[in-house]
Amino acid sequence: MFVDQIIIHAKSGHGGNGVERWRHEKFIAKAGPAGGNGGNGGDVYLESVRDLGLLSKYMGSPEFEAGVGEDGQSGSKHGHNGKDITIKVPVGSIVTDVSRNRSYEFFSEGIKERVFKGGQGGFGNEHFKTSTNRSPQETTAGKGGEQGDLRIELTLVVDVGLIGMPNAGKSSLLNAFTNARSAVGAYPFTTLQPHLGDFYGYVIADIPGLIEGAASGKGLGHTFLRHVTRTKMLLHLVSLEHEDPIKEYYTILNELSSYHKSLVEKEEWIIFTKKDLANQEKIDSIQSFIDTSKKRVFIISVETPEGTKELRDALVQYLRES
Ligand SMILES: Nc1nc2c(ncn2[C@@H]2O[C@H](COP(=O)(O)OP(=O)(O)OP(=O)(O)O)[C@@H](O)[C@H]2O)c(=O)[nH]1
Ligand SMILES: [Mg+2]
Repeated sequence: MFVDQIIIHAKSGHGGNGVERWRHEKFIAKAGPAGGNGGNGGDVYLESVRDLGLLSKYMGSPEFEAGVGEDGQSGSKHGHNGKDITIKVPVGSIVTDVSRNRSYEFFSEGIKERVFKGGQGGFGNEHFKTSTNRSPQETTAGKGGEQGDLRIELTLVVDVGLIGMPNAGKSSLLNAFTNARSAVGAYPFTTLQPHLGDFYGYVIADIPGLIEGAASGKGLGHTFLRHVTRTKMLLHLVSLEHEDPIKEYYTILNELSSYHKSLVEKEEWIIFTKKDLANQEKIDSIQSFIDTSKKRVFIISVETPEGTKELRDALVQYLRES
């Protein structure tokens, strides 16, 4: 099950107490104060990582607790600080500290925020020694940490959108590259809603229903072009089954540009699909287009599965570098 919202409870560590201790010298029981300070309680951090399945792992045990500070010791020794904890959250999370109404955004990898500070350690009696008070008995207790509910909401940022005519092989590619199980069928409009898949921590979405006229509302039209505007890059799939694949490619490109100019300015790779169904003549017919295209072009088949490894490797590399 995909979990995109969860509340967890977290607590920073209590500070250790300061203590009253005394230096002992021959015949003098209390030669001077020697009680150390308590250690600070551990802090609670949140850190974003690329793992979309993370929240489902927190379902059973939504309690997180940092370590308590150690009490001070004799011989002027301070207690150790409590251990910090770092709770991992998926990239795309917005976390709200419910009772304090504070929010934190984690829209890229490796963002680390302290949400609860550990309690301060108390002072031992040595801390209170002054020129006029050589034998203080005073100590302070460690302070309590902070705690509260953290609501984690995952807003998906779609990294890669798969577009193309119905039947181009979008769902087949999504299923081959990710854990998604989007229905595949030998008829147009098999997919009626975008499906999302996790690709090495990046999100690939299968965007269905683009046809000639989509920008003016034909087919599933506007509904999904809206989703396209939010993707970082596009894989434009064109089936080699078509009589004239290049013409099919430009048909969709025209729809994108008439919907919104920004769509054709996005990084777009052209993926010719179903290579196993194409003869050499068909492949030759698109060669001059490939030679002159300034875009990255791949020819693949998910059946054989020729070319898919090259595409997968190039895509991971591109996403990680950009
Ligand atoms: N031979 C062959 N068939 C393929 C390949 N890729 C997809 N298909 C077939 O093409 C048909 C359409 O594939 P889908 O993945 O459903 O296409 P789609 O682009 O998602 O289609 P819609 O959801 O209708 O927009 C299915 O019958 C697939 O099995 C391929 O590389 N080789
Ligand atoms: Mg589909």
